Order: sequence, then structure tokens, then C-alpha cells
Amino acid sequence: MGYKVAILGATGAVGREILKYLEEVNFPVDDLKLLASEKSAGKYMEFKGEKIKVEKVEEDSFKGIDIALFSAGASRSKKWAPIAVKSGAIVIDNSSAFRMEKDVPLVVPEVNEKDLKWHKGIIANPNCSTIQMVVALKPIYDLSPIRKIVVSTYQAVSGAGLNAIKELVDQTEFIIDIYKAYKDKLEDFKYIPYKNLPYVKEILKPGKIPYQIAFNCVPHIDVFMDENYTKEEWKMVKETKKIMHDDNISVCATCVRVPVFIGHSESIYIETQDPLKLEEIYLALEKAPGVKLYKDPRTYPTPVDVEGENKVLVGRVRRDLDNDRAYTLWVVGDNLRKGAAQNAVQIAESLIKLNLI
Ligand code: NAP
Ligand code: 3JN
Repeated sequence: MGYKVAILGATGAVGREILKYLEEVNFPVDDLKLLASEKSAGKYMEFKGEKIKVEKVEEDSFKGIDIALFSAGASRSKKWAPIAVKSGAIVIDNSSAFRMEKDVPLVVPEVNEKDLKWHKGIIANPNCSTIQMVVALKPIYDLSPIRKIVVSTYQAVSGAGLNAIKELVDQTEFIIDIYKAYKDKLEDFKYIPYKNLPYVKEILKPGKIPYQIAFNCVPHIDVFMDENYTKEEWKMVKETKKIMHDDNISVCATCVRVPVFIGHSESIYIETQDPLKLEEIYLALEKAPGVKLYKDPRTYPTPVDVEGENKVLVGRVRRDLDNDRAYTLWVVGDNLRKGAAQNAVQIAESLIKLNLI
């Protein structure tokens, strides 16, 4: 027996990955409805060799739907999730709309699958940066509770949607063209005056990313909030505590956008309650579901390696030279896959496994 599935936001970066992942894992789909805005209504997308017409989301779109996978942004989730639930669907929402609501489980199946048992119709998928971090840290937490996390992220532009990918391509092309024109003077590259050209400001003006992203790093993801942390950084703080069921983990995050298409990387420093041997940590990570450990400490994963991977890649695991309860690791995840689409579909698979649907 299969399920009637709807994807709201099917035409976006996450929606497309959901479609791909459902097909790859042969999820038991009886019927698939693709929903988006009016702009995409009438377009066709392919699933298992069949062309499916995208529909504009409407009041009756969720009638008869069992599982609704949402990735159309928080305001759309707030509007449509209650309607979908009222129609009888279970909503698995990729946005931040409900993540911190008390009666909404926030789930990463490898970490807190059991929280699905108390869902009331809506289940939230955490932020991509949080997901890959908790997948890598849970096996260590199980050896000794983690008391402090200091994390710096290096986030791919695809996290900001399809238009942000275009922004990186356009800006890169533009700057490369200028450098090509100055090819013979590359020894003086420091003085190539691209920033002073009259049309530069137009092309390099912020769009989805708030600053030039080509050949740059931008420590600003989502809006600025309390204590001068960004919303992305606050998400990592609050979501980690909720997923791990531990308000005593102190989390300090700095989230940075880098000119990478797919794959978020994180440099993570942790302090555990008790001292651990590095060998214990390696063993726990090797056995952990959802983790691929680069055990040789001189090999490491990069975003280029993670595109299309289902596992979170962990490398460069080391101890702090001056603190016998502190360790550092490098964690890379496919932000569209484990960071969003795959985790959402895994939640649906867990619901089936646990007889919750
Ligand atoms: P995207 O590439 O910009 O796609 C946005 C999708 O939402 C498109 O399918 C778009 O449809 C649809 N949409 C926009 N306005 C709509 C409306 N008024 N009614 C119905 N559909 C509408 O963005 P994305 O990267 O896929 O991200 C989408 C959302 O997923 C984000 O806003 C975020 O909430 C969530 N997300 C979560 C994570 C995570 O960390 N778990 C990561 C990335 C994104 P059209 O084609 O018709 O415009
Ligand atoms: O920027 C990234 O790398 C991840 C972005 C996630 C995102 C983008 C727009 C809106 C979110 C999210 O999942 O937290 C949201 C949101 O729903 O608030």
C-alpha cells in the first residue's frame, strides 16, 4: 500500500531534491501532487518517468493527501499547514515556521526519532546547519554529555534558494570576464580595478545574499537579531537544545556564506562533561548511522565530495591541546539533501516504520 503525497514548493531547490530523493529510495507513493505558486502552475516535472503538472496551491489542494512535504518558505507554511492538517494530511515542514512550537516535534531521525510519537499533525525539519551538526555530535554526546559547542559554518549558496545559485554564477562570470581582459597583467592583479568600473555596482549588488558572494565570504545569513547574532545563528542555538533535549548545552555559532554551490561545511569545537579518548570518539563516529568518518586524520571531506551523499562526512577529529575534555571536528553535509529533502523524507519513512501514519 502506498501514500498520497503532496510537495508544496516542488519547483524550488529543496522541492526538486525531494522529488529526486523520493524516487531514489522508492518511497511508496500512490499519487503525487506538485504544488507551487501561480508562477509555476502548468509547468511539468518528472517523477519515475512520468510527467506531472505543477498546480497552484489552493484551499482544496490537500484533500485526500496523507503526507504533505512543505518547502515554500515560512509564511506559506504558516498559511497552508493548518489547512493541510485539517484536510487529514501529516505535514513535514522544511521551514522555521513551527520549529520552536511546543507541540511540534523537531526531528532528525538518527538523533530523536522517538519525538515523532507526540506529533499532532505537523512535524518540523530543522535548519540544514543544525541537522548535519547534531548527526555528527549525537554519537559523542552519548559517550559523555556535550556542555559547549562553538561552531563556524561555511554555507553553500544553494541554501538561499535557486536564485542565489544564479547570483553566484552571474557575479563569478562577470568578475572572471574582467580578469580575462586583464589576463596579461595578472602579476598586478591586486590593482585590477573591477570595483571601480561604472557598471559593477549593478551586477554585484546584493540580491539573495546581502553582499558580493563571488570570490568572497559573507558572515551574514538571514536577518540580524538579538545580541547581534543572525537568525541562522539563533536557529542553531535553539534547535540544537530542542533536538538534543538538553537546555544546558551552550552553543555559540557564526554562520558564513561562501561561494560554493552545494554542501555546507562546519568547523565544530566541543567540550564534553568527561574526558574521552580519541579512539572512543572515532569508534562511536564509525558506528553512527548517518555518519561517514574520515578516520585517517590527514584526509578530509570537502563540499565537492558531499554533493548527492546521504551521509554527513566527518574528518579532522582532534583533541584540544590544552583541555582534556575538548575536541574539534570538520563536518560536511549536502544541505539540500540531508540538510532538507532527505531528512524530510526520512521522517516520513520513520512515521511508516513506527506505525504513526
Ligand atoms: P526556492 O528555490 O526559492 O523555491 C521556493 C519554492 O517555494 C518554489 O517552489 C516556489 O514556487 C514556492 N513558492 C514561493 N512562493 C509561493 C507561494 N506564494 N505559494 C506557493 N508556493 C510558493 O527556495 P528553496 O531553497 O527550495 O527553499 C524553500 C524553503 O525551504 C525555504 O524558504 C525554507 O523555508 C526551506 N528550506 C529549509 C532548509 C533547511 O535548512 N531545512 C534549507 C533550505 C530551504 P514557484 O516556482 O512557483 O515560485
Ligand atoms: O541559508 C541556508 O543555508 C539555509 C537556509 C534556510 C532557510 C532559508 C529561508 C528561509 C530557512 C530555514 O530553513 O531556516 C528559512 C526559514 O524557513 O526560515
